[in-house]
Amino acid sequence: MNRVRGGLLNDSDVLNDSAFARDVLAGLSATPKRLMSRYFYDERGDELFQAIMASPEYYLTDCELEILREQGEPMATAMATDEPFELVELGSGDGSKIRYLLDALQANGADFSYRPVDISAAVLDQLAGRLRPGRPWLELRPMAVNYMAWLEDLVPGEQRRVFAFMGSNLGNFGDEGAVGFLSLLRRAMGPRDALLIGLDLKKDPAIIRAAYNDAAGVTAAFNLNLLARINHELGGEFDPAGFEHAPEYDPATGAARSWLRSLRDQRVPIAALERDFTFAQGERVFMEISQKYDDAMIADLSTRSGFRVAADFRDRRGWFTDQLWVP
Ligand code: AVI
Repeated sequence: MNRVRGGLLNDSDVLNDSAFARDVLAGLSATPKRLMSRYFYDERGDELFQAIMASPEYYLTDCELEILREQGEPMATAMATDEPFELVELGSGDGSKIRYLLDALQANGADFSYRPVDISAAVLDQLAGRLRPGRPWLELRPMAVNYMAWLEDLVPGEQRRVFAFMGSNLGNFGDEGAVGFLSLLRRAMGPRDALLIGLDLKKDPAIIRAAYNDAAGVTAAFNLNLLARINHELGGEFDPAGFEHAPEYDPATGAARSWLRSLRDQRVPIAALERDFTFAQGERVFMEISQKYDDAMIADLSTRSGFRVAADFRDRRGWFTDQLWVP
């Protein structure tokens, strides 16, 4: 990683070499200012996201776990054909959820291998450590790459593939980004391939608001950590105490948005960008969208990106869905 204060690179080198630097410069030069949530996940960000998933308010993980645990069998039946296939999980993380589906596929006699794709080799090691014991039958083919970049060059394979994109990760792309991502994936798929996609559904707004503003303040720390990352990696001088987490949820559109609000007028130098940025008291920086869906939105999204919804699995409360989409 480029450490500006460590003097490893001079400032303009950092700007040339780092997509992070370029994106921060573009985002903080825009109106309203914005930062990209994809940069939340440094080492500390990974820890904070784990803590969010374990928080009582963040229902998404529990809902999806319930679906996989209790409906693994019908899901496995819907996914499998007579043909051998590769299950390709994009952004797999440590594999804690998918294990139920793997076991159900095995119990159903499916002939499959599992390719978890994640940018973090360390996380894939954890995944292997978690999944291998007790599963001698599992053909595990982990791949440590940025799945977006990988997908751009992917073409339909000879072997059937079932992609999995769980956790409502799609909701972080925004509408245009979601269609772009799904269309990219669609182009890489052959006619017999399928996509298992997890989507968070619209529900009582109070439940959604609490999930993105937990009482212990972990989500606030998760957002503020990006300012600390800019300090460490780009020589920024943010005082995280000068900002507050200000999430909002619009039940009409289903958009849950996170913002950081400046608590005072302030000027923040960022050495690697050779710029100071000013923040007025009350000014908001857009951090993340977590889209919530309803059936009409899902029908629209799937059609616009070239898919048909073939199966739909929901948790008991109807808060979350894992769906099988086919070309
Ligand atoms: C990863 N992603 C689906 C999470 C979400 O719910 O949008 C990220 C997150 N942001 C705040 N809490 C969790």
